[in-house]
Amino acid sequence: MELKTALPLSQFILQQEDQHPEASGEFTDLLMEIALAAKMINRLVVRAGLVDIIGETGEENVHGERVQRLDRYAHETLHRLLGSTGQLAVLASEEDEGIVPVLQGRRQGNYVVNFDPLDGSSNIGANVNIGTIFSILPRITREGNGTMLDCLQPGQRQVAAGYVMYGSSTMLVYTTGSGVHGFTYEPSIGEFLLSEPNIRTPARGHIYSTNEGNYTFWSDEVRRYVDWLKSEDATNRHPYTGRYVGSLVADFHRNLLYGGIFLYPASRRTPNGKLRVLYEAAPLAFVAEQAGGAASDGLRRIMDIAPTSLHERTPLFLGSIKDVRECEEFLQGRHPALASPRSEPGGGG
Ligand code: AHM
Ligand code: MG
Repeated sequence: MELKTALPLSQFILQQEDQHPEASGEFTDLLMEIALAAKMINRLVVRAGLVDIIGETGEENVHGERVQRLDRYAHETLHRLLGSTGQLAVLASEEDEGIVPVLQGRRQGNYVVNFDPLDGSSNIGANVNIGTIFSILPRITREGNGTMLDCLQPGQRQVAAGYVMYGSSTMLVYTTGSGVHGFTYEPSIGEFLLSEPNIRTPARGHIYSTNEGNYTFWSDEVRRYVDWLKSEDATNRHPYTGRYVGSLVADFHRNLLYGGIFLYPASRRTPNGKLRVLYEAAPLAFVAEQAGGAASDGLRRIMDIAPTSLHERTPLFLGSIKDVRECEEFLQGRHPALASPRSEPGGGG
């Protein structure tokens, strides 16, 4: 089969810089290092059944240490590659409780990266999609080592964000605020090639993605919304289709292309939701908005949340704009359907 001739990531980034000279090209290095880290992580992910990546990989890193788990490997790879660009003041990762300083002896830069090195890692053992999520911010502090303050910024301050999805093909999707672009990894030449330029997400979808096993712990408002999606109603093309991988990146990516809503609400068990603001919700919110979608915690735009701690969690409603707005109306008790008797799933609306 003939492969499409597509632009490599490095050339695309240079073209973007020419088209948007006002945008700083400084974080180009960061994007290229993220792409390199993605290739290294991908190399192990595709061997999941052959090497013991859930425990020790049996490999040694450049310091001669035995690599432990894939998520630790992903963390260390990103830290090492990004930390050596000279563009970063500090990092924060799902894998480390505190901020992650850049490598000792390296130049301090003007940017900050918050990242989830391996999202959905409980799916590794079953050969299901997993991902890496990243968020790039300008530093706030002026000099010296970056601090917690640099990491704790609202999503609206992001200059770039995106994710890598390791799957049937591996993709890198990112935005710098001028649309969303998707690249597919071509292993034979070791390059990410532009396969989905300028992704736009449908204004409405017909997919809902959530861990419905938590139904009993949800608020009545969330239950009513999901019941409504599942009820029969030809006007709104209900019932919606349920799709849930359990890897945020995979659920988000599918809905970005096909349309729909991803929900991880607060519940009695997780009063603040499960997903983290800085390296899960905010970067995907930036991508969603740039593709014409929306992201909300039910009351506020995710991009407006100013977190006060690194691993702060948030309820998350993410996807097609009409779906997210409708969901907010349910959560805020102002959707017209709330005035009519409760519709039962499959009960004819
Ligand atoms: P992780 O960062 O520990 O992998 O947790 C985040 C993951 C997301 O990928 C996914 O959306 C969610 O947790 C799934 O949670 P659950 O198993 O409760 O449905
Ligand atoms: Mg995660």
